Amino acid sequence: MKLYVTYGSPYARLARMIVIEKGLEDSVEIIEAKTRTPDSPYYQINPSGRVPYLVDDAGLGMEDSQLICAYLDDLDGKPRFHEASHTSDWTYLRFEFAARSMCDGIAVWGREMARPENERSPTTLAHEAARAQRMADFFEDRATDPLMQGPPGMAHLILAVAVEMAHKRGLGDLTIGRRRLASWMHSISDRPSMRKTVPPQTRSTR
Ligand SMILES: N[C@@H](CCC(=O)N[C@@H](CS)C(=O)NCC(=O)O)C(=O)O
Repeated sequence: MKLYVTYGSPYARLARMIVIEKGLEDSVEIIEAKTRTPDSPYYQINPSGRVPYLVDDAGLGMEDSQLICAYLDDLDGKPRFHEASHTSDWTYLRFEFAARSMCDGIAVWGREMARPENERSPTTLAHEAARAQRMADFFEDRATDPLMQGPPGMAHLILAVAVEMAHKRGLGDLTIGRRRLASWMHSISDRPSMRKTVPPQTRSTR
């Protein structure tokens, strides 16, 4: 299989993490795609031009981290990050979708910062920076919840990727002054899948 990524994309990072978590490194080739470039050859592979994009052994392509992570996790028939019990666990699902929302906002902030300075919208930047702080407060309040302390699902991976992206991209360390979130981040950041996929220190999430 081939997994198209950029190394700054939080969504591609999630797919790369599942590859590591599920021991799929030998069967999934990671390929860096050229995104946001007119006439990129990548558009012949994935017309949307987004990453991540997975081409399976039959040559079928699929996009979106949510789908790709679920697909990779289920390849051995024993999904660990998409447990069947989670599909009807509304507490878990609220947690996962709040983490996705936080991640989306920080990605928007990073994308805005990647523009030339005179093209950036201060309104968008301020809006996303404030959203990130509110979401960090939300998770600080829940960091000791048994769900957050339990075995990681996608919700945990997404939250960890979002918080680390904010830090790496220059939006700030959202764990400062949030002791419980800091301690939660400390433990999840030790996972090999987190350590092996640390994004480069740049503002771009392309
Ligand atoms: N909902 C998608 C979002 C993917 C996405 O926005 N990827 C960005 C990188 S962070 C991208 O490919 N941007 C290139 C473009 O928009 O052309 C997912 O979860 O995979």
